[in-house]
Parts: sequence; structure tokens; C-alpha cells
Amino acid sequence: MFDFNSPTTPVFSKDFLWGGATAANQLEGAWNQAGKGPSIADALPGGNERFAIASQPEFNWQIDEDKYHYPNHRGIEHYQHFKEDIKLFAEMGFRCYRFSIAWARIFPQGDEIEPNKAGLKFYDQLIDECLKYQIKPVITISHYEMPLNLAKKYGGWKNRQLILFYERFAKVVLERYYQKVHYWMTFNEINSAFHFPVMSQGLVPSNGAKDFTNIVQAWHNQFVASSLAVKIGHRLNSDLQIGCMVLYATSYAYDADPRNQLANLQQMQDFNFFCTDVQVRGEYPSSTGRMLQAHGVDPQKLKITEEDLQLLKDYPVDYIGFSYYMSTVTDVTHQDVATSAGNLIGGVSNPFLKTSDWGWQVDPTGLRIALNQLYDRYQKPLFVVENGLGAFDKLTADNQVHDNYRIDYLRRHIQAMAGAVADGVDLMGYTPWGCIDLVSASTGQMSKRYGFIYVDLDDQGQGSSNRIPKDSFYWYQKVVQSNGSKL
Ligand code: BGP
Repeated sequence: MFDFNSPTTPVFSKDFLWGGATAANQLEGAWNQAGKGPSIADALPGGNERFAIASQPEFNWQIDEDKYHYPNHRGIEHYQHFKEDIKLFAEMGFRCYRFSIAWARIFPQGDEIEPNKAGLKFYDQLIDECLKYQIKPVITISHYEMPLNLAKKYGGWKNRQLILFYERFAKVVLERYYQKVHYWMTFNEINSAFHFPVMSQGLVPSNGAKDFTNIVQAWHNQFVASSLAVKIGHRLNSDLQIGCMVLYATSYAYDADPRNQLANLQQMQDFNFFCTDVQVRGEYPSSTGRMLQAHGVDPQKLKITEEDLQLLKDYPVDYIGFSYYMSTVTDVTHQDVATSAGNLIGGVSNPFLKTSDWGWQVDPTGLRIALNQLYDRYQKPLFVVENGLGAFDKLTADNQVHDNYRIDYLRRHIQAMAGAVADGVDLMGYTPWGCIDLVSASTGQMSKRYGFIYVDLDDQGQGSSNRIPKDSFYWYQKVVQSNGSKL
């Protein structure tokens, strides 16, 4: 009989990186302070309008404060509260903390030569605060944002000039922090541009439709930029760990119909592996031609030089960071199947799985499968840098949040990781998403909460901003203390 269970004995290495993850534009606030320029994230309003606006034929990167509420502008005021927040992370026993650097804090317009010193000063303090508690910073260089000017004036990542601007930005932060920060990632969820090129690549959808040629060109430019960051980082210290970061959604064929099996294989190749293949193996996968053709992209229209290809080969990433929230199902043979929502990708619903408050299909076994699939394919260390349950939390009259549903979700995913480690996978660490409540990337709202720490702010940005540990806070504290053996 096949054993689906995960091991009961402790399996995580003694230096396993337990921590949590956030992104600058979703928690810092202070969107226009200390010289920071506006970023594309600052121009996406909250609520239902967020997705609708981002998919308008002519996306106009304007900030119209009279008309829309921009939740990122206040965030959770981490800019002001970072000391208190890091102290709470330390209380949970975090060994690492994944956060991103707001590009527009360092280069307000993106195309200047000199960085904004006041912006750097904030990260000097943030990093030192982590180190004070022996928390290792894990930095995402770019997480769903860029200076607004780079989208408006240059058209986002489809423009090759962005490579130079990113290289300058990466150089400044790597040179300044490489002695204090060992773990880096070049781009957050680089493959998410399949579904949301506006947020991921700063692109303007043309003629009401996504232009896949632009998306692929933007990816290529990002791949080159990522390799340049690896080159700079490894010159400073060849031991630095610089990773890629992908949105991984384990995908199952709906049934044994070979057509669904083939479609699912292609879904895996295109969505889960295409970007990772380039960044890890240093070359475009053999399925690239098929994928481009399926999306009507003429390869002759792409600007890719021999030097670029050599750079990709010479400077692949050191490890694979990925987010995992849910799995999907591929079905090309049925017309009337039930559908479900998801992390940028929804699809056919899976009758074996329950869904979150937002309709995402919860599937811990899918994480064990993901870890095995990635390790089989690349044999590189893996890092689960996002995972978690977005839920409506209730604050009781005596200031508590009983989030057993979140504990249950995380426990089952940690068990799945333990299973994968026992399967032979090399897993570096685990940083659950939104370790403190923050603004949701897809809805722009506060009410979709992931944190171990409740933040008293509502969808309109009203509230005291007070921090309140939830039940999951004390649970995770024990998990870290016991190195994952007390779940
Ligand atoms: C990932 C993003 C994060 C984060 C998370 C949860 O795709 O990297 O930025 O927000 O998903 O998504 P959401 O906030 O939409 O629930």
C-alpha cells in the first residue's frame, strides 16, 4: 500500500530558514516620503476597480487621489512601525525575514544616476534591526513594482533600457548590503506576467488585449537583468545566494484522456517551468518555440542577442524560491465543468479539494508534488518563500484572533514539506506570506488577511494600525522553537 503520510520524526536541517515574507509596496506606506517617487503599485487603486482598471485597453498610469482609494499609500505604516514589527518577528523566533526594496525609494524616477540617500537609510535601519535579533534578511530586489516613470516614459520591461536601470539599482543595493545580507531574489513571481503583465512588468495592455510579444520581450529583458544581478553579486562574494522566484501552481490533468494529459504537460512547461528553465539552466527550454507559436509570437520580432544568451548561460541563479498557495486542473475536453478562483490563475475546480474564502483550492499534497517536481528537474536548493491562507479574521472584544483555520492550513503544508524532505528534496527554508497582515496584491484590500499578527486597519485604510498577535503567532513560535517537529 502506498504511504501518503509524511514522516513524524523531525526532518528539517538545524539551520532551516524559518521566517515570514512581505513586499515593500504592500506594507511600508510612506509612499511619497523621504524622496520616494511614485511606483506602479501606488497607481493601482484598491477594491473591485483594481483588476478592472489594470485590464483597460488604455491603462493610464495616473494617481487620482480624489477619485480612488490607494491602499498602498498608507500600507500598514511599516515604515514608521518597523522596529515594533521586527521585534514581534523576533518573538516568534524568525531566523530570516523576506522583504523587498522599493525601487522608487532608491531611484525615485528610475532613470537617475545617483540614488536617493534617504531611501537607502531606511533599509540600512531595517536590515540592522533584523540583525540585532539574528534574523537573516532575504531580499527580493523587485517585488511587483518599479518607479512609475519607467512604466510611463519607457513602457515598462518591454523596453531594453530597463535592464540598465535595474542593473544600476541592483548594484547599489548589492554593494551596500552584501556583507550583511546573504540571500537575495531578483524578481518576484516572474512568471505571473502570463496573467498580470501590468503589475508584474509595468506593461500597458494594447488594444484591450494582452500582447504576448511584449510579455516575452519583457521576460527576456528581465532574464538578462537577473543574470546581471547574479554577476554583480557573485563578484562581490561568490558565496552569496541569489535566487529566482516563481509562482508555482501544481497542475493536474482533469482525467486520463491523453489530450488533457498533453495539455497539462504544456501548461506545466509554460507556466511553471519556462522562466525557471531560463534562470536556472541558463537557456531557453526546447518547448519555447511551441509556446511562442501557441501565443502567436513571431520569434523574429524579439530582440535577443548572442551576448544576452551567453550572459544567461554564465550567470544562472543559485537556488529556486517559489510561492505555493494552491493547485489547478487542466481540462481541454469538457465544456461545462465547474470553475474556481485562484492566485492570478483560476480554472477548473477539483472535487477532491476544499477552497479558501477567496475560492483558492487548498492542496498541501500539491506542495509535496511541487517540491519533488522542481528538485527532480533542477537539483538546486529550493526555498518556499510564500505560502499561506488569505482569510477574513475576526477580532474578539478582548483583542484576540482565533485563527485555527490558518494554523490548520500551515500545519498541513509544513507536513507536506517534511514529506518532500524525506523524499530527498533539498529545502532551505519556509517564509509564510504576509507574516503580518498587509494590503492584498490582487484585491488591494486589508480584509484578505494572511498574518500571524493582526493589524487594525480596514479596507478604507481606517483604524489604529495597532498590532495584535493572533493564535497562529503562538503556534508558529512553537513550530520554530521545535524546528518543525511540534505542529
Ligand atoms: C503572491 C504575491 C504577493 C501576495 C500573495 C497573496 O502572488 O507575490 O505579493 O500578495 O500572492 O496574494 P493576494 O494578496 O492577492 O491574496
